[in-house]
Amino acid sequence: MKPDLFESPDYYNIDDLLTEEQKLVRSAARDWVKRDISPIIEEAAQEAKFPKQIIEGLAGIGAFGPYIPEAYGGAGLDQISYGLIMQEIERGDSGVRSTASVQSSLVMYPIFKFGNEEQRNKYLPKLASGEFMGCFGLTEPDHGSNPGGMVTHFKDKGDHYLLNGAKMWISNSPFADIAIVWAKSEEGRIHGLIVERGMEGFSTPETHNKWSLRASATGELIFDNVKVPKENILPNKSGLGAPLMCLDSARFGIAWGVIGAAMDCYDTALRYSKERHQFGKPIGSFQLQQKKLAEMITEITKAQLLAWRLGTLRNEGRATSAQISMAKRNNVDMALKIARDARQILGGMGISGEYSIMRHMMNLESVVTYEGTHDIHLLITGMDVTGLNAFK
Ligand code: TGC
Ligand code: FAD
Repeated sequence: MKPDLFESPDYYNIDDLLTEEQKLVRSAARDWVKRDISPIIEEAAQEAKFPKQIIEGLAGIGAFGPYIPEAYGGAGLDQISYGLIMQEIERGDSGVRSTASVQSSLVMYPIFKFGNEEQRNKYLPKLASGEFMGCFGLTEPDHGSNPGGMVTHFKDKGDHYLLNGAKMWISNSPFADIAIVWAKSEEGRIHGLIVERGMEGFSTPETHNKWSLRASATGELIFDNVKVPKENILPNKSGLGAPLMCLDSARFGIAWGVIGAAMDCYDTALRYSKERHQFGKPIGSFQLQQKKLAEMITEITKAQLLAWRLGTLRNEGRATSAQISMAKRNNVDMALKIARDARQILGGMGISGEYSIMRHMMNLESVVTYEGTHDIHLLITGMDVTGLNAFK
């Protein structure tokens, strides 16, 4: 792979909107990605292997629980800092950002928010340091966009719960030490359970043959009469709203993260357009290529402003779920279109692993689907503005 020459675009001086702390956090993440991700990520993706050696570095830049209080091992940062960390990591690879999103927003967040003090103290510091890795089981083979229909369930057996069912498409499942599993009680109410690797009847087979997020491990969660200790239920919230609150946090991180992938594609295509000559001129001098580049930087700038404003609303506790849906949908779509256009600017070289663009493009095909598909987020916006529910 070519050396990492990335220069971050900032067309509207958005840096002026950031605090010194936010810029420092971003700079640490950016340096780490250049040093520890860029040199190894292409090979990891080609070999479809999650590079486990990066876990320590992710913890080091505060990517595990950026906004979880320091008392529990988190970094105690604000939401914009969290977003900037996701942006820098996804500039390297969406699969690496997935690992950080799941650990922070889908594992640490529910334990922090819905767990008791004992659960917080037992799990959060180890998750923050990367000693424990977690995964989040909501999607099932027959229930993806409609998680409320889930069939995974547990029965109260007096001194423990008996868990049965299956989850699929679960990021980090093949190596996770714990899983936050969403399952229905005998009354049909959804609860979160902490399931630990090693519990009898619990297995996590890996999903192979992915053309996307190849540097991230994806798998199933299978529960065959798993005895879950009663102290492993998250006591402070039940109902579908609980996992959806976790998704709000992760979708917010994605809205920022994909800006990084888009920036990397734009930066690569811009540099290439000035270096590559055809018909005796740099290809960047042709109007058709300039149109692509001009539209890319326009869309990146709009996405940055959307993410920054959403971050300020999150910091003030005012962001709605529908606002988060809009940003996730818009920014992922923006990044995917930029990746496709950037790939064309590189011509044949665009399909080569010498450059990051095709990897970003394939990764973004998962990002546009997970955490709520492009169409589901449109329907959430539609419901918000009309007051009419298209799902029911
Ligand atoms: P609905 O009846 O609308 O809502 C059920 C209850 O939940 C409340 N609620 C929310 N609460 C918090 N945050 C939100 N975003 C919420 N949205 C809804 C709602 O008020 C209600 O509460 P209550 O008290 O009245 O019961 O639910 P529905 O069954 O009609 O479904 C709505 C829908 C379709 C929007 C939702 O289910 C949805 O978002 N579907 C998409 C599924 C999804 O995003 N799955 C993601 C799986 S995890 C993943 O992909 C991880 S990828 C990780 C990585 O690698 O980065
Ligand atoms: P479906 O729900 O079957 O949707 C298929 C198509 O139908 C989509 O285009 C959808 O938009 C459309 N559709 C569905 N309902 C409607 C409707 N009402 N109106 C109009 N169109 C509709 N899940 C987890 O729980 N944890 C994870 O860690 C996780 N990681 C993932 C990692 C990867 C790499 C991938 C690919 C997925 C992951 N997922 C995870 C699952 C992901 O969240 C689901 O794939 C996603 O929610 C969509 O569900 P589905 O694949 O079952 O598609």
